Amino acid sequence: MDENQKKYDSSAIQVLEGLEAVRKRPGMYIGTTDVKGLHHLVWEIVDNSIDEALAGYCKNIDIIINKDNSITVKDDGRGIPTDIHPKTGISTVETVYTVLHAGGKFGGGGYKVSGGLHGVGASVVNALSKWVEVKVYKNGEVSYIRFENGGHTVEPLHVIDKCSENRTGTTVTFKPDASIFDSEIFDYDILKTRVRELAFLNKGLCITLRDDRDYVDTTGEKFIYEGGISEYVKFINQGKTPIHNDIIHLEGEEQGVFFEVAMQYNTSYNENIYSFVNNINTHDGGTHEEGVRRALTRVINSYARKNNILKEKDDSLTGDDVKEGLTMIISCKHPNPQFEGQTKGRLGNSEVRKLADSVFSTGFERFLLENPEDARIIINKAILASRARNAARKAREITRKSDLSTTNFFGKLSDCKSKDPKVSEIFIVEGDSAGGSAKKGRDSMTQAILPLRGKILNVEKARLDRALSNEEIRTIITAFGTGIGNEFDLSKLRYDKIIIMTDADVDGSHIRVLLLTLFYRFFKPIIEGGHVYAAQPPLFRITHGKSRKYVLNEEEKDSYLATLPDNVRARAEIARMKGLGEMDAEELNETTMDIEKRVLRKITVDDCMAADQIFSKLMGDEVEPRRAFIEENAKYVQNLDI
Ligand code: 1YM
Repeated sequence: MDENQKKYDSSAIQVLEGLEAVRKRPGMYIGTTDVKGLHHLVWEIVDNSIDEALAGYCKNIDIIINKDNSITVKDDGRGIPTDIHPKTGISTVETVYTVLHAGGKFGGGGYKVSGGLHGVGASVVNALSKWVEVKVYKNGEVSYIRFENGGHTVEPLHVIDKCSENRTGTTVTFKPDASIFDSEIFDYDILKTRVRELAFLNKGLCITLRDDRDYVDTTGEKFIYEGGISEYVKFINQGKTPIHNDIIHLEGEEQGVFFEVAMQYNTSYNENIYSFVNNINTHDGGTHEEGVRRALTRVINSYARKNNILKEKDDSLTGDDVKEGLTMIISCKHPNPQFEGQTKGRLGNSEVRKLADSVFSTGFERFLLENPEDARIIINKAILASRARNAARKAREITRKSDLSTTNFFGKLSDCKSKDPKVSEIFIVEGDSAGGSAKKGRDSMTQAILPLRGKILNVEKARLDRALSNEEIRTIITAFGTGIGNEFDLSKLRYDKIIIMTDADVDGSHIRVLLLTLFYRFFKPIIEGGHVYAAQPPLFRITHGKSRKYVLNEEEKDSYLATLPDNVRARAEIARMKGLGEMDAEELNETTMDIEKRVLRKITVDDCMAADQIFSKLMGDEVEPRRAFIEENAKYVQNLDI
């Protein structure tokens, strides 16, 4: 046996042992054998085409799901070399498809990435397929090779046809081995999602996807994005409202490492930041993401301070503040990436942090300088985010501290003796004097009184933070005991009934609207739970002889008077009630507070929504609806002070 033959035989044995190892433990090489693993085979082949595109030789990739559930991937790159490989003594194409690269993707050791180690996954796909065919178009010839049953070469590489001299490329068709996978049916939508992503991540690359199976009715789709990751950002922001027009796109390269970012803020409060290295999603971030996040926070703070948007006394914005409503794609192409962490989802190369920081900060600083209006909008959004975050923190503190022991608090609330929420109720009363009468006239066992001194803050126009710095609102939160925001807990509500007791005049209804808006915005569950009521103080007192009757409105007055005998009616004294503050304790108790006699109106979410709408009209930013509303209602309203 000559030397070459020996070399060939021994490598053939190694090859088969290698591929057999893949078949025995497929999970080691493709992660799983479920749907995900099945589709992984497609990406292993497509990656080779993408590599060829990144190398600058391939512009078009076609992916077809064939009738028999096999997959064809076709590219117009240089074509896999067809010459004899010096180490194996067989064609390079056959080598690529049969020699397992040292260290599988999931097995530790060298990690395959696009752009670096060519063709590593091809042999894995071969090992896990029923059959594989490769056609190479190169040098005016079409060469063909076929493998069966886990990578056994059944037809070594040979020329089957001629083609035009300038036609080059590789076409691979494979059929996964059904005995290895849970399912062998490809899912068009899974392929489509990743194909679209690959097209976004590789600007100008044209990828088509077609499903030729009998039961589907599609003509195929073409994915090509000249704008690359900027178009990805636009795609993610579909259906959201951007707060500035242009998508910011920055890029740079250093020592073979290419780095780019695209970003746009929208009105939402969520972040959508995705990062990639060599087209692979780095879901745990890493140095490329860290560089950008650090630079983003620093640049925004320094611009905001220089331009006095952030004042000297203001705290600096945090990383959390500046990413609220941010959609961002970070993409890095690296010849030698180090993937770290349990799932290898984090980029470890430390030099990338500096590159990312410098590319991002230079470009973003420039954007802010050139677009001062956008800069202001972006920074104001971050400032609002910062306030909301502080508010949430304060809210948590209030919840924690709401043990009712603060002296300040006790000065205001006259709590009831009972600690049983089921029988307890709280009256929120307009003004100190009404509060005084209510305190005297109440049943102190079950009725608590909270007088409001000032006007309640308009929460329509204030975010949580300002609402929480308002004394009256703080007192209400503490009295309720439920906490607010994320930490709201209805089961901690200290009263079964929350009763708003305001005058039957414009000021009274104004305060009621303010309170309802507050509850609607911050304590919705207490309204939904039916805990909120409006007390209905009477408008008239009708006295005749020793009898006293209170009525809520004109109609009730008239119908009551109609029931009286003529002579009594003639002598009846009708007094218009001036307001809660002018009733004495006894009167207040009798008309408005006594459980047996009072009339309460349960407040529903609909009431609140109506209040909310009135409110937006009265208090919102738009002047026109406010003017219209005031004109419309001027005849009823003497001194609407808003
Ligand atoms: C549908 C799958 O595999 N395309 C492809 C693969 C290769 C090349 C071009 C290629 C690479 C190089 C030189 C190079 C591969 N070549 C190799 C290896 N499409 C598909 N297109 N010439 C052609 O990297 O130098 C492995 S993959 F190793 F032979 F060079």
